[in-house]
Amino acid sequence: MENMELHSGIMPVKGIWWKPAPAQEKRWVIISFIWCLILFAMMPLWHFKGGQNPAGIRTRVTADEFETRLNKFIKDYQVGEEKGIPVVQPPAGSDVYIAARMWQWSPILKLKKGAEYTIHLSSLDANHGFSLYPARLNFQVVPGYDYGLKMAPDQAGTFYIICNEFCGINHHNMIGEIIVEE
Ligand SMILES: [Cu+2]
Repeated sequence: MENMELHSGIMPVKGIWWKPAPAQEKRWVIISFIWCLILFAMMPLWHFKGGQNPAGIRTRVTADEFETRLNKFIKDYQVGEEKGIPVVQPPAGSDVYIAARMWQWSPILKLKKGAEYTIHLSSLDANHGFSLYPARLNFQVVPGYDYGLKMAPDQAGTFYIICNEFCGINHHNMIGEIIVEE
C-alpha cells in the first residue's frame, strides 16, 4: 500500500497551478482581456455606427392605432376578397399597410410593376417574420413598431409572404400574398 497514490479532496492531485504563471502566459491573458474590452465597447458603438438597424422609417405605434390605419387603407382601396382576406389595390406612390397577426397577413395586395410604394408593416400581437417568396426578402415584424419600407416591385407575378418567426400552433399556415401586375 505504500506506493499507491490516493487522490481525494484531502490529498490534492499534484500539479503546478500554485507556481507563478510564466511571462508569456500573462501577456496573452492581458491581450485577451483588452480584446474583450474592445468587443464589449463595440456593442453600444455598433448600435449607433453599424447601420444594422432596420432600413426605412420606423415609428412607435400601438396595435389599435395600426389597426385603425389598416382598416382605413382597406376601406379606401379594397377591390375584392379571397378566403375572407380583403384584396386591396392601392394607387402608385401610396402608403400601403400590411398587418401580421396570428395567423394571417392582411390584406392581399395588388401592386403595379415599377411603381413605388411605402409598405408599412406591423404586428398586432406577437413577433412575426416577413419573408417574401420567391424574392427572398426578410424582415422582422415586431409589435409596437410601424416599419415603413420603400419598395418598387421590378417583377410581375404572385409573391407569397411566409411567416419565418415561430408564432404558435398555426404558424405554418400563415401565408400572405402580393400580386404584382404589369
Ligand atoms: Cu407569424
